[in-house]
Amino acid sequence: MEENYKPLAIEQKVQEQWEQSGVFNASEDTGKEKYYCLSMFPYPSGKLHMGHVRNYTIGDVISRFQRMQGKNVMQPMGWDAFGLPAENAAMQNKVHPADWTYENIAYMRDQLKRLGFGYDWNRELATCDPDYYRWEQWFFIKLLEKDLVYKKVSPVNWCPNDMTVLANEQVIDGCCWRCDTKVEKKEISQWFLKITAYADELLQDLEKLEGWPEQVRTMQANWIGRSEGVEMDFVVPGQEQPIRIYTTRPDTLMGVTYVAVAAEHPVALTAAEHNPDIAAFLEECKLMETSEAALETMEKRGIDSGVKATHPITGEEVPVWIANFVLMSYGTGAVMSVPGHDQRDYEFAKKYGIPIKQVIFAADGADDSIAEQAFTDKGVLKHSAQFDGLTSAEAFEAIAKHLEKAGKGERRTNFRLRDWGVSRQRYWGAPVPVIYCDDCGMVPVPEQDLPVTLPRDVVLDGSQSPLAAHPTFPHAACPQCGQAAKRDTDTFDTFMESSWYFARYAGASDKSMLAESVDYWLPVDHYIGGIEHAILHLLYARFYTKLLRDEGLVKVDEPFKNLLTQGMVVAETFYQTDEHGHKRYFNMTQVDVERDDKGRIVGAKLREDGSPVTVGPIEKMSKSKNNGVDPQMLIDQYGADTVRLYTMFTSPPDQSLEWSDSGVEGAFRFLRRLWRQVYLHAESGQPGPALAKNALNEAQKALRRQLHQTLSKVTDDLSRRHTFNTAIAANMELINALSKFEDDSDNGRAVKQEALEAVVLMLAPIIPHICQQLWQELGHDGDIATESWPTIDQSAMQQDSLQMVIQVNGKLRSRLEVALTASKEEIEAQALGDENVKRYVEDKPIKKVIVVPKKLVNIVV
Ligand code: OV8
Ligand code: ZN
Repeated sequence: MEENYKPLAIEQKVQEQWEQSGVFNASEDTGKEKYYCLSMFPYPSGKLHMGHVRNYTIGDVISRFQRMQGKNVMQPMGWDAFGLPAENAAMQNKVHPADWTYENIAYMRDQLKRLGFGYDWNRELATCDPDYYRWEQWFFIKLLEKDLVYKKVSPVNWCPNDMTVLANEQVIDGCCWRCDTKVEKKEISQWFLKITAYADELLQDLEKLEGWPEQVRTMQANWIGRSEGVEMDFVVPGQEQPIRIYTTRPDTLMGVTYVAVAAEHPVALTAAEHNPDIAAFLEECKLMETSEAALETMEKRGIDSGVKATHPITGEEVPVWIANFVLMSYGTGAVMSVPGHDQRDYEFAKKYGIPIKQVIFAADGADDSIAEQAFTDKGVLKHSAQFDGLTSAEAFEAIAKHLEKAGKGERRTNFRLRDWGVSRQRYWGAPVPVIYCDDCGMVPVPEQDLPVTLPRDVVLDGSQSPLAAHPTFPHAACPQCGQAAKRDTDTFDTFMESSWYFARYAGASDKSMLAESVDYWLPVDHYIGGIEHAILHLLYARFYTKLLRDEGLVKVDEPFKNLLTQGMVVAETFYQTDEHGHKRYFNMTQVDVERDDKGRIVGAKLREDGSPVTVGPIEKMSKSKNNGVDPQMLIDQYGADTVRLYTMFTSPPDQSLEWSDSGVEGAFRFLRRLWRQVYLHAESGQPGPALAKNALNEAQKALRRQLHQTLSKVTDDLSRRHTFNTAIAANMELINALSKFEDDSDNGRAVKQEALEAVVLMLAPIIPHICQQLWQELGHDGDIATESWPTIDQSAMQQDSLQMVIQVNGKLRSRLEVALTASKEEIEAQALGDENVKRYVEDKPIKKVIVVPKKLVNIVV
């Protein structure tokens, strides 16, 4: 055996063995329990970052552990290959998005192989491959036939200078990222998937997802946002159409002092016709950002429309205001305003001098004053005519009934969830497979004409929809009548591809969207990915699974049985501020830091010129903060096992991982120590005869006890808790104990052999290369990846004797090793036979012997 640990050579050799043997290629095997382990597939952005390394190591550890547990494991990998970054790179570097993407895939695939992840590469897919997206187009047409897809005019971000639609990420502070022109809203016709038709089921089924973090389930439930309320009409005298509003607090109806409508509401549009101030206000609203975050933070503004609306119960007239925070695309585009009991309405009413009325009072004497702010709790009604004295809950019912009886409103369940807009006016995506004919209208592309492939020869200058500008792509014959017609030139949101890739890995086929094998593998047993996907991706994938089920393509209701959301990889930031107040960030390799004795950074200097550098907050590793660590450099320097060990050891997977160079060093040193222990053992000769369990001395028993306790803990850590860090720590302690265990007897060597084998097996999922090599050095051939997980020896864990204290006349005189099975009489006899005890007892008569089981023996003389 080599004396020194040489990771690079070992890793290369072991990876070649895996490549040749194909151990990670999975097939359906009904004789074994299947285990489908999946990590979220990457965007092929260029090279792996630490977030990827962490994600994919977690997935690989779980996969390898489950394989050793005897499961039929499938762990695939692929590429979420469409999207804007490829187009941006194309514009910046004059390379075609396809070439850029496939070059990145090749590089990143090599990196994944270099990290030793046990993927079934036969199942690899790239979503930009026509063989993949053709089925997405095919399925889209199925949904179209079922009315689960529709077109609707809705607003997009529009740059009037570049004449192009901008993605939300391309709008920076309300301006175009390329030319800094103020971005406008433009109404264009777009495709939507009816996710709202599944809102109830998506909410209900969250309860089934016991293997998901509670936090993610709550986030999804809030996003779906089911609410019960009442929809009712405020009649506008002289106008045919009443103003329809929805409220979840009908109990506050008697406190309404105004109605607020969106800028696009018919009442607002009519009012603007004769009032230039209102018209100007509506124009301003058009320029506004409508994202939820923007709505939260923007200044709430409004204008009185001059119109009055009739309160549906009191018959009183209340003013109708036009407000910038009410959106036409949300609900009915109008809300009843109760400033006494809603904080936003309160602030608006204060600002514009609208009356504020309190109708709900605290039932329990709590502070319900509305002098400073709205009282938003539920309570008891006052100043509410016939509803006085009812609780909020009773009033909900009474007011709903009253409105229903009068034909002015009805109870309604509402969802916050909106339908999913899937069209993008971009190039690098899957084309929407429909054709528009002047005579036949919208016609889906027939199945035999799929896929509608993305043309390669496009001009990407960022100033138009590239497919619309293509010389031939938009022109097609109508599939129904054959006359010249126009193709849809939009492409799909990339979340469309990531909503079903997990199914395609399990059932790829040339002939259908999903082969039968998909039923063997689904659901995914463990899904691992970043918390940033807690809502959209995970909700879309759940939705898509239900769509696939209803089309008869899969049998499951839910795609992911267990979910692990990993934390961010974070690191310190360093910067200098220039005379304009601009921060220039430096990478940790560019600065020298000074630390106090607790390892905290107290100062930093630029290595180049010694100038002082500000130590910023700890933040997610990112290009913009220049605080990333390139995993490739670490792999080259220390090898894959060190990088894997470090990322698994530093924090539990669901928490953020704070970068430390010294931690990486520490991980490497541990691997050397592990190597050295096996080396010393192997070099000192053959292990000799098998372990004679009945003839072990105390030290040997103690080591075995620690070994099997460790094994029990590590098994639990890896299978249930996913706390890889504590599993590693327990093995480190065991290695320490081993290094102190000097015993060259046959049994001593046998115990050591058993312990080293167990450590190597336990760590194999985490650091597979070194463990494969050490497994061989310990005398085994074959692949450790397919070895069985070691069995816990329950009897070794138990202590079969324990120490008891012996007192003579209440004074400690000796200690005794007593068998756990010993009876009271046996313990007494053993105590009286003890040499130390004999010396104190001499020949004095024994009055009494008190035995406190498992603790002490007191001899009274
Ligand atoms: C750092 N293609 C999508 C994606 O997120 C996934 C798809 C299923 C929608 C890294 C960054 C600093 C994870 C990420 C994901 C996976 C693939 C963490 C990213 C955040 N992060 N943490 N630390 N180095 N692709 O290429 O961006 O959430 O699980 O791996 O990431 S991705
Ligand atoms: Zn036609």
